[in-house]
Amino acid sequence: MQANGKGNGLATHSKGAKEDRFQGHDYYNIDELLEDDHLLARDAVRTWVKQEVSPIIEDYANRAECPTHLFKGLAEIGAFGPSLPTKYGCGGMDEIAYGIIMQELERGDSGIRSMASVQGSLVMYPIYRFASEEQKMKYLPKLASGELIGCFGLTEPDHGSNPSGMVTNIKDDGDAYILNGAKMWITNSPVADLAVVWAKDEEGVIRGMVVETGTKGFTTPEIHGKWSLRASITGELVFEDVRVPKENVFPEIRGLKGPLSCLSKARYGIAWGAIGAAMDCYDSALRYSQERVQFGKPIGQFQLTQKKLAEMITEITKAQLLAWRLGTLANVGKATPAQISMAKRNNVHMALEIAREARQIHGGMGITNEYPVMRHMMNLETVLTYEGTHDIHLLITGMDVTGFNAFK
Ligand code: TGC
Ligand code: FAD
Repeated sequence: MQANGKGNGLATHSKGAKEDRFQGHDYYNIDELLEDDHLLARDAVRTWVKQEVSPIIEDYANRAECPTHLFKGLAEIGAFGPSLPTKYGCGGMDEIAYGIIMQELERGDSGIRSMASVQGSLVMYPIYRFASEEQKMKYLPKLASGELIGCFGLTEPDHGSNPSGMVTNIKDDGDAYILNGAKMWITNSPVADLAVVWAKDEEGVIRGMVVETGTKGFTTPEIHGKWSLRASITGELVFEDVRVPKENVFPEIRGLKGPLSCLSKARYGIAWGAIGAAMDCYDSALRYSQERVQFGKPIGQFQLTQKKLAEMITEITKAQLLAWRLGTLANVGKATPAQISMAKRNNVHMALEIAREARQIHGGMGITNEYPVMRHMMNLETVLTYEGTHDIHLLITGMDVTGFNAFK
């Protein structure tokens, strides 16, 4: 495909998939900091994304449809719970391997990374951390293999940034709890087999539980009309007198630190994932700048284009180093929630800014689905908001450095 802006690319796209010419960018030789396992995982997922995601993603995003057939492939490449133990059918790898897998998936599309983040970090991780051994053996191997799909219900219509205000609740009823309430903006809910749900008990204490979607009184209506994360399916969770067996309620964990510790795991993955989206935008813009000719020379020869590209690779390199260092801390259990917030906030914002600059470099072609940049840009608006908004993460950093809590 020529970057000539004559519109022939759009026609070609409608006839079939176009070639994915992405190549990774490693300006500071960060690969030398990685182990062989990390590089193997990175290359395997990159190849899978080129084969399975790139040829179809523009079409699915265009139609606002989730490529649910990819759940099986994601399981096969080990994207579900890569750093959870092999005993439960998971990858048994370290946190850097987990991060790099998220980077490569989000290079394809943030929605594909979301499919894996939710399953691995927000469904399997809480079951691994908080459920009984019997429940772990019941659910984790089937979630790892993609036989079961899960979702995570924390956000409510009236409680997004402030989940401690949640009103979804459980009441004791002998051998079960009766669950009532509603959750909003739940990734994967309309296609899920089970949900990890957070609700208040009769003392007002937040508890976590697994609720199977076939249960009477439990519905998962889809949310339509998203201009962002269009290849990801999002819905509600509605509970009307749903009986949840007591063995499905996590026995020990109490309070908001339960769901927030799952968010730490997922936010860490997003800090890596956003680098993938940024690299894809940079890669596309760099190539376009070398091929697109205006005023008799490639636009990459103009200083203003070089400024954009030089700043992009600088920001990507800084984000890579931040993620790598965070990964080494996470590997020894020393990554704090505030450090994770800083990396999620910085790297997602960096990716969104790069997507916007890359869109400009592509000129008019940048708004089409001939190039991935506008899709990444629209996706990143969601990534900036979910898992804690950009401003909430700033306030977490502010609280950490000043000691003053701006939320109370
Ligand atoms: P606060 O009093 O600060 O904390 C309550 C307890 O939790 C502990 N804690 C954490 N623990 C682990 N990891 C973290 N990140 C933690 N942050 C706090 C804290 O130490 C305390 O423990 P304890 O023992 O004293 O009880 O709670 P707060 O009510 O003041 O809230 C603070 C705030 C605003 C930072 C928090 O509510 C927050 O992070 N809000 C943002 C909500 C959010 O991120 N929602 C995400 C929903 S899930 C989602 O978006 C999935 S997208 C899926 C996809 O990828 O597709
Ligand atoms: P609000 O909390 O209403 O915030 C609105 C604005 O007010 C934001 O700019 C925010 O930063 C600002 N604000 C709020 N409080 C403060 C404050 N104290 N100081 C300064 N500014 C403040 N949730 C789940 O539980 N599970 C999921 O799987 C999931 N998937 C999602 C998928 C998508 C596509 C989207 C869009 C969201 C998803 N979410 C999910 C929900 C997501 O986590 C919330 O949207 C997010 O936490 C923000 O909540 P809110 O949308 O209610 O915004």
